[in-house]
Amino acid sequence: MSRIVTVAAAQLGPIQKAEPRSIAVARMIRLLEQAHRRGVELVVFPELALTTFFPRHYHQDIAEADSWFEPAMPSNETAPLFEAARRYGIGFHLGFAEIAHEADETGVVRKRRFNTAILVGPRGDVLLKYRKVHLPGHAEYDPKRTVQHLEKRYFEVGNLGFPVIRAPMGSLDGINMGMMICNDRRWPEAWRVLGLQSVELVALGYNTPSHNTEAGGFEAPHLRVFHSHLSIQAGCYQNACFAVATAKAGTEDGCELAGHSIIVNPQGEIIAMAATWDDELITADCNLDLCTLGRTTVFAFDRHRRPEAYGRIVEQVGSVPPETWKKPDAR
Ligand code: ING
Repeated sequence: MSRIVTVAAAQLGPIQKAEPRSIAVARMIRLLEQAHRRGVELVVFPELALTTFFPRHYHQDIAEADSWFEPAMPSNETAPLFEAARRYGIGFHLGFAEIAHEADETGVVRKRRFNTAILVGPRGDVLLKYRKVHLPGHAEYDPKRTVQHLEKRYFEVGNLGFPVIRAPMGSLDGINMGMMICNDRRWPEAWRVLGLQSVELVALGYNTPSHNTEAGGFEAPHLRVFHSHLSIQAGCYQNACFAVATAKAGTEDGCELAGHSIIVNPQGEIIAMAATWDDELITADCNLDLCTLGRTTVFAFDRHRRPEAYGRIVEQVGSVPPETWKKPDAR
């Protein structure tokens, strides 16, 4: 009997800076209702799905940015979303800005801020939490940029690794599910850590500016969607897993985010894609048995990987200059 789960990417259009969370939650509940009508069992919402992409706004006092964060999950504003999902028996992924009061690596308990995502089961249990590891952008105001991207200012690097959990979803007793957030998808290491835990389905949300806001040089705008799809398709193929990748898209206070959310299979094929850059639900039936072929042949990690040759991947952070070739001495 094939192990099939019906999933959806619930893409969100823009959320303006002035829009309250209640509007975003109402829009997400409308997408959940659509998902219920289509027999969807797992819905993936975007990164930072409750507010505008606030890291584009500079706050000199970081505490001023706390209004963009969730001190509790669920909270009064998000409880209706949890209730609707439980009513429909639908699991969901939600990205949000998390405030936590917990010990850091020195043992000091303090207020900590993360770019976080949770996986919630069909009965409302939080099955898994992930905190974004790869934070793009910068920590201080950058006058050269056309738009700021201050994730390194507002968030700490995630401290939960890249976990995978096997949990019931839809009609299945267990699916191996993992998460990553936005920029993480560009780093093969993130995919491989999930792959080494036998992940079958990766849920990821993203907020990706539709054009390059760094003053680093020309990047053709069409490459934003191309690079997003390339990263996700490669990650799925090379780790024999499905991914549901959901954008927050459209123009927020004059700044455009790219859409084109996708669902990808373990062959790296796009099996569903959004056509708008607004609220849009795309769905697919994922036959998890399709993970087996890659995992037992081309990417049978136990047979083919050679960790003894990969030392640089964990020993180095940046790249180093190579050795320069010298003509061998004439004998
Ligand atoms: N956004 C972007 C992303 O990784 C980015 C930032 C875009 C980095 C393009 C590099 C190139 O999709 C977030 N939120 O990570």
